[in-house]
Amino acid sequence: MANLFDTLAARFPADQTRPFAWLEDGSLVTYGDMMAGSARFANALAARGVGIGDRVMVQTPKSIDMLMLYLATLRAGAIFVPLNTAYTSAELSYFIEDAEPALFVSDPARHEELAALAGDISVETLGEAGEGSLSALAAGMSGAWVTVAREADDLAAILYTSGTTGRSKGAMLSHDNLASNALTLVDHWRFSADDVLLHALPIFHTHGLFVGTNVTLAAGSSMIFQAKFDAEAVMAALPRATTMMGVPTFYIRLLAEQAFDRSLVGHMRLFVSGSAPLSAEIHREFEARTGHAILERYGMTETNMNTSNPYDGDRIAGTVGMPLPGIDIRIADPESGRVLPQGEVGVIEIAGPNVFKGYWRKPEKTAEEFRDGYFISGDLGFIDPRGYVSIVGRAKDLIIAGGYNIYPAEVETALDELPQIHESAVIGVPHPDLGEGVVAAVVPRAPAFADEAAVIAALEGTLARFKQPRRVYFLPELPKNSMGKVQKTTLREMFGDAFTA
Ligand code: MLC
Ligand code: AMP
Repeated sequence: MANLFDTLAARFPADQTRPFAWLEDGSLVTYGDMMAGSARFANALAARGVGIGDRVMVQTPKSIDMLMLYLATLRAGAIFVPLNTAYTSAELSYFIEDAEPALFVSDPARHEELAALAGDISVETLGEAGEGSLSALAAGMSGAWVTVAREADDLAAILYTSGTTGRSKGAMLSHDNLASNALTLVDHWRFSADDVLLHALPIFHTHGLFVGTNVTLAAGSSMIFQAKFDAEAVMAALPRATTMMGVPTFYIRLLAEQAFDRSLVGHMRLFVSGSAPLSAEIHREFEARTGHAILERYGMTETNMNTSNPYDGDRIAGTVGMPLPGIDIRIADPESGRVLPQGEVGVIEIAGPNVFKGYWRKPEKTAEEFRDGYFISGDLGFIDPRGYVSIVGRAKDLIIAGGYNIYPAEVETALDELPQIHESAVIGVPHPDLGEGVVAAVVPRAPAFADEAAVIAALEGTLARFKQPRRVYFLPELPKNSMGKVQKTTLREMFGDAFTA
C-alpha cells in the first residue's frame, strides 16, 4: 500500500458515482471519472516514455486535468514537480536543469518559450480548459491502469522552495510523508465522506495540492474546485461547502466584502488558515462576523503540516496550536542548537513521518538543515504551558506575501545586476491585503537616478511578478553597522508604513 494513490484509493467511496469535484462550469467529476481520468493520463505518460522515478515537471494553469496529471504521476510511480505559474523563463531554466525531468508539461500559451528552454526534454501542453497536446493524447487512452507499487520512502513529489542563499532547492517528499500527513489531518479535522471542501488555492504548493487534495481524497469526500481565489465566486459557493482552506489573504478579502456574513456560512463546519501568520485581529473579526473560529495550523513545504489548533478545544488566536499526533516539536537556541526549556523563544525544530527526505541532489544543504534528526524550520517560536506553539518571527530572511515565499537575497541579486543600481536591500513590511509587501531600498549608480517604475520594469523576465518590489526607495547609502552589514531593522523603521500610511 506504499503508493500514496493506493493509500488514498483504499478510502474512496465504494460507489463510484459519488462526487469528487464540482467544476466552475457546473459539471461534476465523480470518483469513477477521476479513476478513469487519472488512468488515461498515466497511460499518456507511459506513452511518452515516463517511467518509475522519472520527474514530471508541470507549469500549467490550475485545472481538473492538472489534478488528474498529479494523480497519474503518482499512479505511474513517477515524481510530480509542480511549478508556480508566475515563474519566468530565467527561473524555469534553473528548475529544468536541476530536476532533469523526463517530461515538461506547459501551458499551451507558453509552449514555444518552453520548447526553446527544454532542449532535449519532451514538452507537452495542458491548458486551463483542458486543451493541449497531453490532454488530447490522454483522451485517446484506456481508462484502466494498474497503479505501480512503490516503497514508503520512494519519492512522490519534489516541490521547489527558495533559500536564504543561492538558488531554489527541491524538497523531496516521499509517498509516506504525504500519506501519513493526509491521514492524520482527516482524523484531526474530522473529515468525512459528507464533506465538501471549497478549493480556491493554487495546486502547485503544499497547501492546495497536498493538504486540500489529499485530505479530500483520503476522506472519500468532495470539493468545489475553483480556478483561483475570487471573493465573489467563493461567497457564491460557500452555501454548498462544509469546509474551506485558505491563506490569511483569503479571509482578509472575505471580511472586506459587506455581503460576507452568517447567512453564507450556515452549512460550514470548518475554516482552516495557514501558510502565513493569521493576525489575532482578523481571527476575532472573522469570529464576530460568522460565528466561526478559524482553525490555524502551521506547515512547510519540507514537512507538510506540523501543528494545528484543536478541532474541539480552544482555537487560540495568534497561535498555531499543538504538534499533530506523531510529530515532535522542540525549541532550540538558533546558534548553539541547545534545546531550550519550555516557554523560551528559539528556533522551531521538527521530527516525524511528515519530514521530507532532503533536498534533491543537495546533500550538504540537507545536512545543514537537520540537527539530531530534527529539521530546523528557521521559524522562531515558543510553546506555552498548555502546549500551544506560537510563531514570533523568523531566523531566516524571508518575506511571505499572500502565502508566497520571497527570499530578499534573490531579489537583491536581481536588483544588483541592473546597470542603474550600485547596491540594494530588500525587506518585507506590513501589507493590509498580502500580510507582507516587498520593499527595496537601492543606492543608484548615478545620484540623480530615481525612476521607480524603470527599476521594477527592468526586473520583468528575470523575477516572477510576485517577487518584484512594489515600492523602491532611493538612498545615497544603505544604513550599515560597523561590520558593513546592512541594518534591515533601520530600513523597516524608515519604510515600515509603505503600504499602510
Ligand atoms: C499575485 N500577486 C502577488 C501575489 N499573488 N503579489 C504578491 N504576493 C502574492 N501572493 C500579484 C500578481 O503578480 C499581480 O501583479 C497582482 O498581484 C494581481 O494578480 P492576481 O493573480 O489577480 O492575484 P490574486 O488572484 O489577487 O492572488 C492573490 C492570492 C494568491 C493571495 C489570492 O497569491 C494566492 O492564491 N495565494 C496562495 C498562495 C499559496 O497557496 N500558498 C501556500 C504555500 S504552501 P500585477 O502587478 O501584475 O497586477 C505553504 C506551506 C503551508 O506555505 O503551511 O501551507
Ligand atoms: P513554504 O516554504 O512556502 O512552505 O512556507 C513555509 C513557511 O510559511 C513556514 O516556515 C512559516 O514561516 C510560514 N507559515 C506557514 N504556516 C504559518 C502559520 N500558520 N503562521 C505563521 N507562519 C506560517
